[in-house]
Amino acid sequence: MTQKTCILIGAPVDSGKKRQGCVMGPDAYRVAGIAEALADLGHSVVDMGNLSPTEVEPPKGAPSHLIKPAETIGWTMTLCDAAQDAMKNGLPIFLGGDHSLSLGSVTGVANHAAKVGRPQFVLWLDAHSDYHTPYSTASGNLHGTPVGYLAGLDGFDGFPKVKNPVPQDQICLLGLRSVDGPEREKLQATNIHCHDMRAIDETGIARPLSGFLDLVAKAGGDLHVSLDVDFLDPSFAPAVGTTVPGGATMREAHLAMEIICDSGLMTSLDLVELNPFLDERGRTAQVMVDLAASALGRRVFDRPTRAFS
Ligand code: 6HN
Ligand code: MN
Ligand code: MN
Ligand code: MN
Repeated sequence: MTQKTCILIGAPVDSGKKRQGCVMGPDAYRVAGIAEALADLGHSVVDMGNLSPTEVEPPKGAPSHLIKPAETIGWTMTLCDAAQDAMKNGLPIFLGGDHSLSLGSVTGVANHAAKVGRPQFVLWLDAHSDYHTPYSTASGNLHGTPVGYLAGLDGFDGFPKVKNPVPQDQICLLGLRSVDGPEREKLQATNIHCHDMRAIDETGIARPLSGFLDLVAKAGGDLHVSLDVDFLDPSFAPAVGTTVPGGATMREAHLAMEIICDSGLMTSLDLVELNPFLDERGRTAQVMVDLAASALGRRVFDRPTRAFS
């Protein structure tokens, strides 16, 4: 693949849910060798270090059951700016941090896409749809809301206004197996592409993924990929607070990354929800680094294996 400038942005966001530990995520990726893995593939790598949230007052009138809304709003501001800036210089990789970091990363890359006149597409690899609003979430955990926010749903009082919401048919949720009632009701009334694990079981992961990538290519769009650890089955990736059995296998996840790489379309990436406190000797951090490497060109062979004739 063509060489890129990979910009590592440490986003130790831990405000998006009650259970703590994602704060250690960026350093776990560094210890697992993310910079070296990408450099070995011929990319140049810039590590921006870890960012901190903008300090803001608690929002007035927000639902009272929300966990740490001010901190998540502060992170959204910081990361939206950082994403928009980084897009001018290379391919940002957001080292999370929980999934609430995507309120900032995705709105930031979408602002950049709007500026340069390209449509923004989002591929969400996750067991969950993350399509809540601060009003519909029962848990109060804002890591369950980023798709709702980036798609422009109402109810995010006190959050930065989303300047460039991502249109529904430019969003694809892949790997679904845990969708709450209110999310399901809203999603069913949208054009968001939703592919659950049953679809992957029936057709393989290549079919729904390639269908979406074709749309991105035809539109000449930018593609943001948001990879939640719980997209994977917990038997391969235990270090996440919201495990759901029946997830993607190691090969399904790598194949998805290899297909994304071959498309040449990915312009930004989130690695989210890693909780190193729940890991087993760093294996989940390593899996996520290996998946990022697959998305950026790691292969057994440089050319397709030839069939015998
Ligand atoms: N994630 N739907 C559940 C909730 O609390 O709203 C789980 C959210 C999981 C969040 O996948 O990043
Ligand atoms: Mn998620
Ligand atoms: Mn999830
Ligand atoms: Mn589809």
